[in-house]
Amino acid sequence: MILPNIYFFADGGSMRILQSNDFFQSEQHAFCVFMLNKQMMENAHGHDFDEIVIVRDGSGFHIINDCVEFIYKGDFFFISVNDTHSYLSINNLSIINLLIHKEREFNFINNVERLLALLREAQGNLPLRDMTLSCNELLAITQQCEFISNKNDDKYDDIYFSATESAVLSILGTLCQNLYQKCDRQVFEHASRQYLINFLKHNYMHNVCWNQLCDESGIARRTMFRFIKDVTGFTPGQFQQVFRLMKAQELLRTTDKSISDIAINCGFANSSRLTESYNRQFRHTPTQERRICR
Ligand code: RM4
Ligand code: NI
Repeated sequence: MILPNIYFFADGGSMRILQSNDFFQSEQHAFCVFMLNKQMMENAHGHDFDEIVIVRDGSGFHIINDCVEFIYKGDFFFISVNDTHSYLSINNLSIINLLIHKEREFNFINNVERLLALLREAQGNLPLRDMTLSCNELLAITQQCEFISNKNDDKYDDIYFSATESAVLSILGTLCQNLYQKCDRQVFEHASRQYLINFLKHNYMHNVCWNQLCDESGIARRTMFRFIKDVTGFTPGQFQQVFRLMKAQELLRTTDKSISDIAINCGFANSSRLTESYNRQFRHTPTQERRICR
């Protein structure tokens, strides 16, 4: 089973803090849209600004404050100044970043902080629900971000800021509506795909009966396997194995659990099976991982 060379920067290197001055286009900008078509592996970093991330396409792992999440097209999340995060793309991960300056006021919109607080609050309840946009919501936000990015006027006057800041407000409004206005956003086939994605996110540690999952999600086995391959770049079994290893690394770095407890928690039969897979994947053992990160 060929897994990607998961380069995990266990080098304990110093943490980079990205600076507003390197991203915001002028002193008057309270926002910045930063769109990357290929969010490759990004080392752990922090920022002196807040950051709203929208997964534009593809999938990968997002590691925030050492906690690993599987992220997929349409997911969105909030990174505050106190967070450190990094990415590991497993399938052409493409990200949109909406950066919000901590000190500067917007020229034409007030109370942006209230909308940001709604996003932060919803994220705090994340285990209850995943923050995922419908296709239409993602399309609308992507168009707004492209509009802002393409408006590179030579002078940042009232016309420029009224147009771009209303686009920012529209983006924040769409995200908040997604979170606080429950509606049947997904037509059936998307709902069953979303069901599968959520299942993958929350059941990495279980031995899955794929046939039963097909029945529950109303998708034929062949269709499901093809869908999971399209989404993650792996077969279901491979994906589970990668996710289990990422989660094992998280627990090694963030808890004092024993290696055998971590093995069981992450779906490995025992600690030697974990150690064998871990060593093959990360080129060091779980015990060495503990030593590296501490
Ligand atoms: C990088 C990466 C980081 C983000 C910066 C602005 O490509 O996505 O997470 O903070 O952009
Ligand atoms: Ni970042």
